[in-house]
Amino acid sequence: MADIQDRVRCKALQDKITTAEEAAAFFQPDMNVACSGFTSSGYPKSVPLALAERMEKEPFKLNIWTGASTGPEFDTALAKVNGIGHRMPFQTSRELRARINHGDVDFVDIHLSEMAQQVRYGFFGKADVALVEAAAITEEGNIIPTTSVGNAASFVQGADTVIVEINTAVPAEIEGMHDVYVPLDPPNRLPIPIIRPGDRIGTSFIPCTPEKIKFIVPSAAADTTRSLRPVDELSQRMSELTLDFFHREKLAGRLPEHLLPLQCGVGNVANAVVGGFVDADVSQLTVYTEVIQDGMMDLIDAGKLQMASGTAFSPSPDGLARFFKDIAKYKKHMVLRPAEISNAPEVIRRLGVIAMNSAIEADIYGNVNSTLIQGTQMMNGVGGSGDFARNAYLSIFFTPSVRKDGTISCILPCVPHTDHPAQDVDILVTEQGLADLRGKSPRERALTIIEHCAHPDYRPMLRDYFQRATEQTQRAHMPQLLDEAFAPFLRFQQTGTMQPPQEKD
Ligand code: 0RQ
Repeated sequence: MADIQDRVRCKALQDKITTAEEAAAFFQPDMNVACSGFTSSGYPKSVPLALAERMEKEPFKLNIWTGASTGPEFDTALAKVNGIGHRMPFQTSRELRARINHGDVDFVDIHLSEMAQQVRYGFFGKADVALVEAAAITEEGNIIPTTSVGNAASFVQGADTVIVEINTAVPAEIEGMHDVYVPLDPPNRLPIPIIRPGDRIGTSFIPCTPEKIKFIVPSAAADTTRSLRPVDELSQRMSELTLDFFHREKLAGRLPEHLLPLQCGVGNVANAVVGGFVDADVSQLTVYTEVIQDGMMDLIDAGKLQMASGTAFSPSPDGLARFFKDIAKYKKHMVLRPAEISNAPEVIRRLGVIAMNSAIEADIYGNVNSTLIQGTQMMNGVGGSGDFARNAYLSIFFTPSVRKDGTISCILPCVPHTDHPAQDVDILVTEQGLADLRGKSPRERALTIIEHCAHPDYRPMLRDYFQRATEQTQRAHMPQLLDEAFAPFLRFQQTGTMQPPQEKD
């Protein structure tokens, strides 16, 4: 208890310290609960676990808003007891995914840079409670975040009631790593004055008045982050292709000596690409991304990374321990901002970010599906991929050429759902090769993608499709055989009614 009292530096708030159970008892069914948390980092843990316990005895649902995904103590625990009504804007929990795809949860999948503004405008109603994890509360009642900022600043700003979890597993020295800037809404918004990835433009805390804080709850468990898989052969190959491409771009004068600020998605390929930089002939790198991971610490240790800007620090469990042990060193090279700033289109375009994201699949024209398996089943959400892909100087997407032991081609004639249209995809990389799509028409793109990215087993089928589509559409701008690709949808249109066509026997 002494530790938490040290961290609640506003003495007037000391009597708000209570148990997770008492705080959980405050929640009413269908409340809108706006929470900290971004990719298993900086999310509340004690109160969600206490809520899940309460929901088990007394079923009810809450609408949960966050910055992005959270850890198992939150999304998974609440999904298991069917305790989530609406959920936005991103998730990665297997249990929650199942609830979403069975219709138990209404999931709203939006670009992460837009969430805070949509909340401020009231698209989802008013937040009844802001529930945020903190490393400390300052003398004035301001909140020092932990391993992420996400949308917590806007949530605290908009809520009348704030519940703070003080996580004593996070070293108090994390203070100073954050840069909190909440823009005004149009028509009063000013340019976001970030010229270089490390620029600081805000406060080191989330502004809050002590009167808003209703409960302060102790929490002593570190983020449950994901372990990294060892870099596999496919990811290694995609990393090599990408590094080689950067080298050629430098020689062609299209990339500067120290490259441009990098954005790297999460996961295996991202990890391999960042890992590849450690041994590559690069220096003075900068990162303007959403999530900072283990690889960035390797680059700092190698003296190759000047500054990484993100909204969450989300390493593996080993990486988190490594960071906590040497926080003073790493903190100098990292800044955590609200997601609306880490992912701000205005800044991404100005800095000329190189965006690297993973796809579920792509089609021969370069349209990318990142969210919906078979066009209907939600995987995680679009996350920040669209914020970066649309606005980057160079937008690169990765996917293996095949999945599920080669039974599924990730290069299709036509994606069943598009998150990133071909206009937002400059480079497509599979372990088979790299397709440079810049300056190419759709028919030129198709030939490039089939020959460079598709798996050899699927190339004959894709060539055949493209040839038939080109002939049958008399060389249309983007040849597609829609009756093959979307047959059920076309039948639905032909009925001329809102009734779906009768199923044929
Ligand atoms: O499912 O685990 O049940 O086997 O999708 O696939 O290979 O682990 O790939 O972790 O790189 O995720 C697009 C989902 C790729 C991710 C996506 C199944 C596959 C597996 C995951 P299983 P992998 P990754 C961050 C930017 C959107 C958000 C984003 C994502 C599971 O990258 O969520 O980009 N992107 N944020 O089996 C059937 C297919 C499939 C398939 C994959 N074609 N058919 N199943 N799967 N493709 C911005 C930052 O700055 C951080």
